[in-house]
Amino acid sequence: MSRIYLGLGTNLGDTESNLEQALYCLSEKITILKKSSLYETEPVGFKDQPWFLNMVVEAETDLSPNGLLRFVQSTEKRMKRVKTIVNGPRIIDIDILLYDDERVDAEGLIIPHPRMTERAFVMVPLREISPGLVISGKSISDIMSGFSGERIRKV
Ligand code: PH2
Ligand code: MG
Ligand code: MG
Repeated sequence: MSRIYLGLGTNLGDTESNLEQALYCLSEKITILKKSSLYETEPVGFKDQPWFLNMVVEAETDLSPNGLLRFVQSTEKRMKRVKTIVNGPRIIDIDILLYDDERVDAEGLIIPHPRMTERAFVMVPLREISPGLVISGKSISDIMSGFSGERIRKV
């Protein structure tokens, strides 16, 4: 069994129910151990879109990193995610953040997620469920000490 962290985000339709549905679909192949609170977060990157609802989960799975990627992508498809603009609005986005202490650098899959440590909408919920985590040799508080002003509030 491998220990994984996933980041979920949504800013279209009934966002709370989108997260619920995603967790329900995911639980078919992964065992969810911890769920963060839900956070309303200011859009990062492309600004002209609704705020997101974000959360992070800790889970266990027998899937390989690639198997997990395929499963996560099929879950996004099942929820009728349509790709429009990069960083644009979406019904659901499920990102693999961490997979044990593995480092993966392949076409289409980089673990740890390359932008996770820059994003309050990932790091704040991650700190809530796993404050002692070390990512690429750095503690969460070290990583977050450089953060400024991305607006985020717990629901
Ligand atoms: N996801 C993005 C880009 N920007 N902003 C917020 N607040 N939350 C997200 O989940 C998000 C984002 C690309 O995946
Ligand atoms: Mg994403
Ligand atoms: Mg994604």
